[in-house]
Amino acid sequence: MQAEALDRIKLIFNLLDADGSENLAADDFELMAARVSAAATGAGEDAKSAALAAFRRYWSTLASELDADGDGVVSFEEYTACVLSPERFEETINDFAESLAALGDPDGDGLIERPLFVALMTAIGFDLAGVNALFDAFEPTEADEISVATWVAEIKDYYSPDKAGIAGDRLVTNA
Ligand SMILES: [Ca+2]
Ligand SMILES: [Ca+2]
Ligand SMILES: [Ca+2]
Repeated sequence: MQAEALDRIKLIFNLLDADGSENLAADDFELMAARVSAAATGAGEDAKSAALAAFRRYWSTLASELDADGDGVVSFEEYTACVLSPERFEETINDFAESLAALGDPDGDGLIERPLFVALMTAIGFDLAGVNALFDAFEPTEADEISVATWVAEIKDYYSPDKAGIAGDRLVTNA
């Protein structure tokens, strides 16, 4: 595994631990879904329910795949296994990436405007400077928009153990 991949996982673990209990549990994902939903200006109820379902699915996948000691919560040690065997999480992460990106594109034109991107990513807990640096790395259009497909691809890269020097590393350097 690349050192960058471990740094990315450390960061996302800390953010997903929305209640700061130092392990992941169902409540963290409810809390995170509520925060993200509140930031999703313009998103319809369908998109918000899909995102909530994706957060819950993310948790149930983690709970069933990674809770090695069976105590009902996922520790950081347990969580790191998700990058060691990414194929077990591919579908969950795809689903998560697509529903999150859909919240960023309420008008369905395939493009995400910066303010909404920033609102969603800071709702997850990423640092503002890192979020803007990431958006810039996506080479936005003149209207300051990026494509949904770009974001979805980047979310998948974020969890890839073999990737280093990706756009998403900016979230770590600016954390
Ligand atoms: Ca927690
Ligand atoms: Ca556990
Ligand atoms: Ca749009």
